[in-house]
Amino acid sequence: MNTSESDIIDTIAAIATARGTAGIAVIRVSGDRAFEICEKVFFPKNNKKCFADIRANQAVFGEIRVGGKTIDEGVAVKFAAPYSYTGENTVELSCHGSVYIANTVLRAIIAAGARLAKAGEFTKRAYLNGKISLTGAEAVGRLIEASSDISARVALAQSRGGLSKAINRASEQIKQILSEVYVYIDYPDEDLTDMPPDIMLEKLEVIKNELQKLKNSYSAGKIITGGINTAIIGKPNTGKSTLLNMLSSRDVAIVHDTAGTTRDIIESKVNIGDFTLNLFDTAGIRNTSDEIENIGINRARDKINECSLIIGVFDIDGVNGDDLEIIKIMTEQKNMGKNIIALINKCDMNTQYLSKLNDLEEFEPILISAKENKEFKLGISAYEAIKNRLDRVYNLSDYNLDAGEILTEERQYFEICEALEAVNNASVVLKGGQTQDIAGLDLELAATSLDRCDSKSLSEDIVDRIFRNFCVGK
Ligand SMILES: Nc1nc2c(ncn2[C@@H]2O[C@H](COP(=O)(O)OP(=O)(O)OP(=O)(O)O)[C@@H](O)[C@H]2O)c(=O)[nH]1
Ligand SMILES: [Mg+2]
Repeated sequence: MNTSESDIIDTIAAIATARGTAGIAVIRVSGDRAFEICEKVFFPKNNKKCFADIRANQAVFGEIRVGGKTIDEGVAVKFAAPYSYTGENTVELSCHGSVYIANTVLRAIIAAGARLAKAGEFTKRAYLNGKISLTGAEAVGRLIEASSDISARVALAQSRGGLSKAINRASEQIKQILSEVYVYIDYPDEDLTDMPPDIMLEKLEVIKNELQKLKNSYSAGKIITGGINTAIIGKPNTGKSTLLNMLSSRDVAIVHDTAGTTRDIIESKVNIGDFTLNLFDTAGIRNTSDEIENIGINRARDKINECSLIIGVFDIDGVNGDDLEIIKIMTEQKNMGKNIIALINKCDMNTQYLSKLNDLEEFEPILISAKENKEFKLGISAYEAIKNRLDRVYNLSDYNLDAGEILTEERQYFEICEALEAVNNASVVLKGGQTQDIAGLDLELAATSLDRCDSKSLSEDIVDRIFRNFCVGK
């Protein structure tokens, strides 16, 4: 990490609440000089004489003065190092949420000796001061961005060290093996016995399983944090835009019984149960000589390639020529490993034509009316039916989400893949009859990747462990 010393020595300040008019604004000040700086701006009322008299972790009402003039009244809370979010002396100053007042208070704090904090700098300090792990710090960013129940739950669990715990568990196991391998090599005269290869292989198998589970979790992690890019496709007039509007609970797209209504891609982000879908309504795909419609159809085809979930919408009237092209696209996309959901729409009109829909059987289509938000097999809402299908397709119950044991960043995924590959290599080396110290080289690499994943130093750690676990100096 590239952090100059002055970066950490400075006392930093920023408005911690959103920009704009609100009930209150909170200005956060962190660093060695936080208290003496705030003393020049905040003057406690009641029996307190001055800012220095305020006890830590106590909210105190007072006046905020700039240049000797009272500009607002507010509340200050002092947090004394190391018992604060950043691990440093910190003050959180609440004032009325006028943009003018908050900016004036911030300017006064800067004039008193603080510097404006950079993006994410409070959390960076929390990490540098050992208050939070690296993956925990990453999760704080996710928590702030969370737009659904599940993304908030996962980020909270990670910010509390959930992912760190899983990474540490694997890392500890690897270092334990390494310490046993090294003690044998370093002290050959100590009458220590070598770990039998099959025992070591068994231990590696356990670690491999844990890492594989973490690696697999990344696909769910991406879905939870970034949502699922979803293309709604079908021939014209099947009700794609009606579906988009129903799922969005608002009139996003124009709905009309003229075939070829939608031309541009229309985007809407919706939460369906545990999932956030980035929905793209597309132009109905058909053979047409209309130049503008064809531009829309080409855009639809491009969008399909960018999406990981395809929702194909069909009319209960039955599958005809243009539908066959949609089925072909769905099959191709499925073969590329994408998820497909088929919907047979307008079932409020008729359910007699089902026999004409055999071509869709392999996609287990859901019978719905997008217009009436109904499903026609279980009698639930179409929304509920789609939610249930998403649950089945993505099966998040496979993952330990509430423990935060899930990868959400590409960086984490990369390190876990490296670690897994290295542990795999160690197994191969052992199975090939090579000695444990050779396998140990791969385990070193695995441990380094895991340490990088939660960013701690490695070698000292291993050395410490050797002497902690074995009383070789007896
Ligand atoms: N009865 C009934 N009519 C529906 C349903 N869904 C859509 N419609 C009607 O079908 C017509 C076409 O709906 P759209 O949502 O515009 O269809 P689309 O697939 O977006 O059409 P294009 O944009 O032209 O490709 C409209 O008149 C809708 O009111 C449904 O579930 N039941
Ligand atoms: Mg449309």
